Amino acid sequence: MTATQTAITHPTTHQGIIDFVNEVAELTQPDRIYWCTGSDEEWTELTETLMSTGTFTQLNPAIKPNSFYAASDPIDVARVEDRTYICSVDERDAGPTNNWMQPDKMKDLMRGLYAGCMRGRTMYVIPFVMGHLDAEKPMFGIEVTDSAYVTASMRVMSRMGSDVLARMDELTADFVQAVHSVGHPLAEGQADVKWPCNDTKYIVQFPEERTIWSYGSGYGGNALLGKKCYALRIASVMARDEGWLAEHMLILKLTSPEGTVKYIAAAFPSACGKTNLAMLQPTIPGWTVETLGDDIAWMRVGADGRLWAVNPEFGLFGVAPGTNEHTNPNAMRTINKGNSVFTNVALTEDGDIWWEGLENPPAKATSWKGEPWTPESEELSSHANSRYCTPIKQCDILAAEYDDPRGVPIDAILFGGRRKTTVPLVFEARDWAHGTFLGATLSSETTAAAVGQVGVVRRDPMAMLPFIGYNAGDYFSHWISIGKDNDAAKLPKIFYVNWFRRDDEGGFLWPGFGENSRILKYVVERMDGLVAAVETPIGHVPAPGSLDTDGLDMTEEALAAALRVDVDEWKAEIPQIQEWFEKFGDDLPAVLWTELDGLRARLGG
Ligand code: SAT
Ligand code: MN
Repeated sequence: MTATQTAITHPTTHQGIIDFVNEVAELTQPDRIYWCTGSDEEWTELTETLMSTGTFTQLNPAIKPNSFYAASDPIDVARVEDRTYICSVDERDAGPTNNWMQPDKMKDLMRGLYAGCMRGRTMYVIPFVMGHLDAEKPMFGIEVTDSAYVTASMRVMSRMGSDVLARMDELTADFVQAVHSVGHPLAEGQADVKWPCNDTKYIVQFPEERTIWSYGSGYGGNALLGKKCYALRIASVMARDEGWLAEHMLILKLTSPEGTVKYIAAAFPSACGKTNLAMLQPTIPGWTVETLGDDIAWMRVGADGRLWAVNPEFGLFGVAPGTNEHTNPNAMRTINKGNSVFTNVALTEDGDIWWEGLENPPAKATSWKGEPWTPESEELSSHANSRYCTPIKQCDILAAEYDDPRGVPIDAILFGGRRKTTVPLVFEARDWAHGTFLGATLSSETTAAAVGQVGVVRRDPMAMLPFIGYNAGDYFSHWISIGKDNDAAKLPKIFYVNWFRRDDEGGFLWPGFGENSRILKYVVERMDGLVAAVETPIGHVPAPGSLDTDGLDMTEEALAAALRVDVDEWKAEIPQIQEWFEKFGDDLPAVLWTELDGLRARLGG
């Protein structure tokens, strides 16, 4: 296919887009180029194509209308952090938490992989916008991909299609160039496989050029390039340059029985319950939670000095196992409306899906590996990182403000991780710099959301370890400067939570899920000066009686254990934090060393 041939069929006058699409087509040699419109007919065609290749199985429309099941290749189930690169011009700008390669060297290497890689396939061109199309400065992207699965998923997860392309034309807009290939070309007459992918995988960001090149994986954050690659890695670089924040945070709206509204953002690592908290159904009477986002928040200080947040996404990409009527009834209602894609869960005989933790296990099912499964089977029916992908607009408790391009003013930021010991249920930072310290030292046991060992404690600063698109020391400085350059009194208060602390028998000390509303209530009452806290070496912990435990089936001792600050456990953290900070050398802002010194001194040296 020549550039001239393809150019005639481009439904755009934006020369930058035409050049980009032509360049990728010449390199990758697809059989066809298809420009996505985002129409319903297009969705039908895509899902039919995916059914014809065996990638999708349609679910029973009486149970899950317009919904599809997919099982990936078992080698392609999660983000591949060791194959993910930040290819900044200067190596220092990627350090020390990212993989790096000199950009030209990476491009040479990847051009080799991309050469002819779309042969036998359709190249889909997806014009998309992260955030609102009518935002002051819409954040455009074009993803070209040879995966119909990715195209269908991008339709759920982002605002995309003809409207977006028309607006890009009108504005001759800048856009993020995002190239994706599964790396599985088809020779003449060669049949496709259910889940094309490649053993070789690269997920690469070129931050200066605002460009993303992804190869070899069809899965989630590796392939839906608007999500982690753009809205976090590339956007964090834009945010550094322009003075805002791109964060791995949910956004929720909390209303008290008296009608007081607060907006809360919370950063937890992947698969630590962001989606459940974002859609929480409070157990305490009169309180309501509405959802604004479950994964990503873009936050800017407004003219009023407050930190305003928008969710740049359009769908939910939630961890399936463990989701049920108890842990997340709102997610269940959302996905039961249909229009969803389920990946790597089990398929039941009546054409529904099932996963571990869901009510009513089926007598028989097909596991995510395509094998017969019964409740007696030793293997799990679903991969631990299996996902549902569903439109956020279907969420009954979506806050009306979701549609406001200005977003919402954040009152509190929560940081949290998964820690069996040491970290109390909730405590409050002394100020913004201390809050930044808490975020910078956030630690969590690893989960199945990324390939690698599960359950190992690692530092995951602001839950952004895999997503900071530039030097992490600079990222901490950027956080500190947001506090310095603005009126601290108007910025959100920072809290730290840990739902996952265990007792001596290994049981969870705190019931979590809907009961977490008690912690949200404490946070807002604390901000309004309605409840007391006690000062401890690590920050302010709820004073006895200040957490609402009415109707909670929990002993005083268990609550005290959940809230306890154990000086010895914290003393043991100090050398770990010290070691973590040393990784950043001179790039670590001095304020964070001062914070560590302060903590050490308060713990008694
Ligand atoms: O696969 S994703 O990166 O989109 C999900 C996650 O790990 O948070
Ligand atoms: Mn995430």
